[in-house]
Amino acid sequence: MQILNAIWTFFATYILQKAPYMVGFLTLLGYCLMGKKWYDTLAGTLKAIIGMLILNVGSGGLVSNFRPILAGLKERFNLTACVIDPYYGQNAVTAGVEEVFGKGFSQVMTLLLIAFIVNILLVRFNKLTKCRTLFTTGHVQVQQAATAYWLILFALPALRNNNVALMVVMSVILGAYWAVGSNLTVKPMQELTDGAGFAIAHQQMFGIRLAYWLSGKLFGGKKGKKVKKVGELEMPGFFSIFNENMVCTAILMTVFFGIIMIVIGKPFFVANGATKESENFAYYIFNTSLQFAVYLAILQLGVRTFVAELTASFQGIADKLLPSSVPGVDCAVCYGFGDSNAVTFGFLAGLTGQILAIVALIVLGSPTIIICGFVPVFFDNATIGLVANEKGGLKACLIIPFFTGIIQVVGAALIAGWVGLANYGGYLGMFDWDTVWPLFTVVMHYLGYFGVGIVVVVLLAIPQIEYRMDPKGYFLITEDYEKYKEYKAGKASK
Ligand code: ASC
Repeated sequence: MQILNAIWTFFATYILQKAPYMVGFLTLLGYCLMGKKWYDTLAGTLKAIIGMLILNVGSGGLVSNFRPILAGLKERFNLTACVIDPYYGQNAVTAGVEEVFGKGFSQVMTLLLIAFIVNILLVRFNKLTKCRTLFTTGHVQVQQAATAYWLILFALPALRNNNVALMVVMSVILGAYWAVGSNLTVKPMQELTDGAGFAIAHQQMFGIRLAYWLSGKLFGGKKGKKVKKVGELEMPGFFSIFNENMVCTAILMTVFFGIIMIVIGKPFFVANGATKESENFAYYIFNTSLQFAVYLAILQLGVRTFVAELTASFQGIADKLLPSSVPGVDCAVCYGFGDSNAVTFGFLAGLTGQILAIVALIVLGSPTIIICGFVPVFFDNATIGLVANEKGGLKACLIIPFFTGIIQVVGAALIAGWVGLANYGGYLGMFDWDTVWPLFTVVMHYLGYFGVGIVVVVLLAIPQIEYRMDPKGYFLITEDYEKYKEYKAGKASK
């Protein structure tokens, strides 16, 4: 028993919660199930792990470079405010959950494990449930489990003294959210990547589907006319250099972050050890802004290294264990596809929306002031922009993330203020957690167990509805994308 426990703890700590090793584990398992030669299996597994580690260098570099700058706005303007950022959000839960609810944080890990099993079961029985995606991004699961723990304890006080009921309610809702949310991204991702065979398992899955739908509805080409995507813009003379992703990112970031850094002022960066008094500030701004292009390039290299291995090996898992399924991965994975400039445009449009919304909160005297964190403003809006551009072109890529930026700030201010997380300085703040989860919380708070029932039924109904809209194509899109395209083309010509 003790040995089993030790193995389980090791698995939970070093594989389940560590995305690169989770992806490596799935690749290993997939290739083994396919009966691949041992050396191909070894090579594929290593490439999957290393690719994810490279991707982490890219996304970690972006976060560590740019997060302090946005947080600097808070100090510069002396605001007591809630930072929207998954790591701040997790810290806020850890800091407050004992004090507010008399509960320890350790239950969060148990919750995560049971919710993951719920996700697996929903996919295993997907002929019935229609769920096709397995959530593999462990660090995100920890952050979400922590925030869901707080929201549900807040919404349902009766659960605070009933551990079994608490675990059941939470793991069913969270596991269903993971399965259903990532399942919603299957179609947008297969179309964006031309059938690369993955879905997104992150924090803006409903946002991705919403952007996909809205960009098609509002900005999609009318009757045969194609929309102009970011990558197809033909710009005259000087502007044509913006077609080059690295150049475009470097110039835009220098302008935007240059302004923000000048507003914050050099003393802040000196005090934080980011630069020295003797170092030229203009050089510091320029060099920091260029890092953005550097880390984006690293991130895309990571994606190229591991995606092919993971999706090829996942075929083994799909054939033998989880039929018709695809892996759900980090949102940064899709940045290796589509128009890479759409990532930068989406991000900057979202940042503009967030900053306007924050100014509005301050001017209107909102009791909760939000500070933008880098992770939501970049990873949410870049992803949403990329998806929007694919269907709706440049206009969609700018307008939709602008509004999602506003929604992130307003949604976070309302929910973090209401449930009390703002008092502990942080909230998860990613798109789904500013929209769908606050809605769940309201429903459960006012309707109790009946509300829990409604949330679960609504979640589980979503894949059923999508299935009924296209019963023939629904599983074909994950099983054989080429055949799916033929089927779609045949349908369109009829
Ligand atoms: C998150 C989070 C991160 C980033 C990363 C993006 O939500 O916690 O570290 O987004 O996953 O690649």
